Amino acid sequence: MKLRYSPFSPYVRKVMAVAMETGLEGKIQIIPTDSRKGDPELAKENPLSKVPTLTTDGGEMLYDSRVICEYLDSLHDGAKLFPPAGGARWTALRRQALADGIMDAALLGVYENLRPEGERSADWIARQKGKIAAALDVLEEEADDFGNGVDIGLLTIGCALGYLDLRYADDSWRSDHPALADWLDVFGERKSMTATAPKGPS
Ligand SMILES: N[C@@H](CCC(=O)N[C@@H](CS)C(=O)NCC(=O)O)C(=O)O
Repeated sequence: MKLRYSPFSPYVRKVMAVAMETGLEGKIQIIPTDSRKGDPELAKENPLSKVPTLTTDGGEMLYDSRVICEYLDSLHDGAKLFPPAGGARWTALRRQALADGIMDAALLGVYENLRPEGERSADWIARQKGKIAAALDVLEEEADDFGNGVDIGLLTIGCALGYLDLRYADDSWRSDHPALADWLDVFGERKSMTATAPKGPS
């Protein structure tokens, strides 16, 4: 399998964390890709020109991160990260969607700040930050129920919080979300989290 990869993408991190949790990381060849530059090879694989994009061993292109993660989870016989049908599945999928939404809002804010100063919208950035804050409040209420295990929802939450630490360090989400911070202190020690943490200058 080949994975279009960017070291600071939280969605790519989620895929790599799933690959590690499922023991598949050795089967994935990493193709470093700068999706913001408009890579023509990436565009051939994914018309949306986004990372992550996975090429399976059978030559099929898969995107986005949710599809890739579920595909990887289908390839192993161990404990599943996507729970089977039932309440646990819907909770995990909803948490994945919520944490993906934090990443989406955070990324939109980052992209907005990359625009020339006169073209940036402070209202737009504030609106995205409002979504992040509301999502964090919901996660704070749920954090005591997260337990000690792992599933796709919790992995995505770990990656979303890591992205806030990377890009919004000054906003210090931890001070208002102590239960979430305590959970991440422990969850963040998983090998799939430490090994995929963004490193170096971004
Ligand atoms: N929903 C997608 C989001 C992927 C995404 O937005 N990736 C960013 C990098 S972090 C990207 O490739 N952006 C390039 C662009 O928007 O043109 C997923 O879950 O994979």
